[in-house]
Amino acid sequence: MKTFRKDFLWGGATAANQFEGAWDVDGKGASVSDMCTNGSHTSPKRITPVLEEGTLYPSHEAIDFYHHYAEDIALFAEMGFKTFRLSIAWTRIFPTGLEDGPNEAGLAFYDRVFDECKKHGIEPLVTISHYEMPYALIEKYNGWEDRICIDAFLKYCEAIFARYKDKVKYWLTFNEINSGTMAMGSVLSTGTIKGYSGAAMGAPDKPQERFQALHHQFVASAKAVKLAHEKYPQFKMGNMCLFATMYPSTCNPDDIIETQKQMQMMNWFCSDIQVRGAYPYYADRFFEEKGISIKMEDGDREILKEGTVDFYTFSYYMSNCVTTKKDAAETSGNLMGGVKNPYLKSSDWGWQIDPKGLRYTLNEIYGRYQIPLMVVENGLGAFDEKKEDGSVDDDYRIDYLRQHIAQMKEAVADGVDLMGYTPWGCIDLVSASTGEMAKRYGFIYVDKYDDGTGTLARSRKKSFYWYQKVIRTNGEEI
Ligand code: BGP
Repeated sequence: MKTFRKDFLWGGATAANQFEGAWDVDGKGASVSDMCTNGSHTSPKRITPVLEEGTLYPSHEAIDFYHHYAEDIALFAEMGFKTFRLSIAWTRIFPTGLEDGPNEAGLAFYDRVFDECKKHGIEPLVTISHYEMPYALIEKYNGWEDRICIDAFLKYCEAIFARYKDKVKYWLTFNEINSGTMAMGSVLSTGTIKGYSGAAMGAPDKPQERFQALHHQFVASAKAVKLAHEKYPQFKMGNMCLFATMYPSTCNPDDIIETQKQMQMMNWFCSDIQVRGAYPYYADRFFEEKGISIKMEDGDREILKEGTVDFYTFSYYMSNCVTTKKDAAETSGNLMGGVKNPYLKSSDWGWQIDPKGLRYTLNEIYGRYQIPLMVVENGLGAFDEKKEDGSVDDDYRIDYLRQHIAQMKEAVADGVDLMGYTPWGCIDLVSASTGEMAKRYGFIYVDKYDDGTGTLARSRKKSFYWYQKVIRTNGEEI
């Protein structure tokens, strides 16, 4: 029976806006996430077009990886990381997205980070855009709705590809690109929120703008992949999809059809384009029914064909159910919820825990595309209690991860080609959906709290030592 590859990429995942801090240091500009206040599971974080005096913006300091990167990467190395997923903050390189040339101080920071990784034998896995669009592009152009963003993005890609060509091999174009298919994706993902102020996950739904914006992201992603393939053949280029696995609530054919429809537009639509290189057949009817018409330019369809990705990556936290019944009990999730599954338990934030769903999902994706896969986010956001000596007994986290790794093993035995696994928030960081610090994912505890206080001291949780063993035994001992 097949087991994890010898060169399996064990590691952890982060995003610049959620952990770097130093939001305006060394010439960095404001990204969309820098304009988001903190919130909680019950009170939503807000986006404010102008920074408010006396309001806390959690990305501004976050956990200050900017000044702690050497210490943090050493801790990752101590766990045995083979890879480290991080994003480059676009606004460190092009503060407004519109400058002619890159900001040298921003480029120099990631040189330091990648050199530190290399020192420890850790391969960086870089997300080019992880909910970090320059806010100036939103103010001026309504984000990705304007085609100008394609050029701005390409200029950014050219700069980072040229600079890091000998330091980075694995790249992902857009984090959770399919979040743009959901209304909640407009703030962080498509940026189609010009002038909007209010609950970050509650921006008005403008599907025409969102899907036009998505089209521009597809073209930008394909152009970046093509550029890499032509100029930097050593690069491996991936997509990144928020995989929200859905099951029909019942065997009522109405539920089955509804599930299939939602799976198509939420989970498959973007990756069908990024992996297969063309808009899928089922999109036409969806667009017609929603009154969406995508404006394309000559050459767009060709570029989508020419810029398909080498490997498929996704985040997986939970599964949801789908029904056509009106009064079904609801559940939460990252950017989207669904209907409760009576067979599953939920996290403190209401995300349904479904390890077997990961095996199912890996098989579904691999069956559709047959290219190497990587799980680049997975994990349990939980309240942790730190003891005097800095340690945390996070058996619940170990339990969650253990069960998911066991199911990845099953999928590999099923024949799925799995390249690696980077659990989310390998070090505690700011939550994307709520802006909280209290929702912790890490193997490493960071002394930082929701009111902005904390010493930023790092300490090892119980899961740190557990994950170290998992990596040392290449997943044999979980
Ligand atoms: C994904 C995002 C991440 C991350 C994760 C956990 O959707 O790509 O940025 O934050 O979800 O979500 P949260 O931080 O809201 O718990």
